[in-house]
Amino acid sequence: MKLKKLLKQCLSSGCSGTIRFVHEGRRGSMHLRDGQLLHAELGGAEGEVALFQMLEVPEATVVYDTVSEVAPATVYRTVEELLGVTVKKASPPRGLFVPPHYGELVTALAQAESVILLSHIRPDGDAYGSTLGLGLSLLALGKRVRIFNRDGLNSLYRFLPRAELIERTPARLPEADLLVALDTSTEERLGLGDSLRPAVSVSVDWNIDHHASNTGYGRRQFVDPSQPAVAGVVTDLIAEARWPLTAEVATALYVGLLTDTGSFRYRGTSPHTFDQAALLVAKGADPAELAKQCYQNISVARFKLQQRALANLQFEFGGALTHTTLTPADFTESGALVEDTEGIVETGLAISGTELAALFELKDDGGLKVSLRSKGRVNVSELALEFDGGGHPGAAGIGFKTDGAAARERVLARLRKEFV
Ligand SMILES: [Mn+2]
Repeated sequence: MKLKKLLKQCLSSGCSGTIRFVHEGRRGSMHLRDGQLLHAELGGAEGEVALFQMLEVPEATVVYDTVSEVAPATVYRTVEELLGVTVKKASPPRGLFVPPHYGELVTALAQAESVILLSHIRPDGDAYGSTLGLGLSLLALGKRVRIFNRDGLNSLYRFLPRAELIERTPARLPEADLLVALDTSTEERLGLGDSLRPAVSVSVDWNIDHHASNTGYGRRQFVDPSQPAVAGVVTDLIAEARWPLTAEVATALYVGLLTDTGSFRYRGTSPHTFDQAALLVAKGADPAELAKQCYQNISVARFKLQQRALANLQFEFGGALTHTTLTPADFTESGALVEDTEGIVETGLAISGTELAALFELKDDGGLKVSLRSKGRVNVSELALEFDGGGHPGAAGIGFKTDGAAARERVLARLRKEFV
């Protein structure tokens, strides 16, 4: 099929993926997302020049690998003129640089003999699953791997294969060829304090993430907001590199995919997500067992904290806005830990007609943590940014170090504005 015809079809059907080909010894590729042309390159040329040349290329094969890159506006205009189709324009995510291929990341990891993997404070299934999945695959390749998290391993995820590999981050990181951060939108969320700073030479070499709010703090970034879990990015990376995908690797990655997509329910869950899940299940991840471990495995203390959160739940605007507040007393009296709030805010969206749910956690030290969830009408990422928070359009958070009670009122007043 002529590449020109293929591209026209892809744009009009709104598909995502990469058209990759070789023509007269020159490699070329076009990256598409949701019917948008994101990037075009041919034999070193990029953008408009490459596009003109490649539209005359006779043969092409399609490879789906969900890569995102924001192209210059000229490429859109040229596609519209040449093909006579309307092209939607993607707005560039904040602070992002997305490399067009997994190639450089694969090379960097392949060349390293020792690798440190880091993820965010208050880790979730994706933080653990992505670091453990990548770590186990790299270990199987014979590399020396350390997996650190500031909060170590929390009890909920003890069932993960080789979970003992997840260590509490030491005050000073050991030497390694490569320092890689996963699932962490800002350097601060790595929770390293000053341990990145003592030696100026120590910094994050690769920042692998899927949060559109990622600040691009690594020397190199691989940030793909089209992926609903960074475990999906790692799945594609391992598949592309043909690295070991053992049952243990598949299990860890499946847990990341399962939890970050809310059991394949959240926006961002795409056909490709199910391709990834199918691959991981084929390689040995057990969906029924892992669903049980992830969702029917909580402590009495956590359940009691959930009871309190539900008892405190407030309904406003006929239930369109729900919010609940937890105080330090709720934690001490239930015996729950800070990590036990996971999943509570989503409960506030369970009601028919609810658009926006908020969880306020007042801290011992006067601080406040806010978690926001939306069913889609309200972009909570934008709301959170107004208070220097961040996240995804459907799930975002804000942190305040002081004056928690007053900050709660300010955020609440802002949330109410969405409904008046
Ligand atoms: Mn994640």
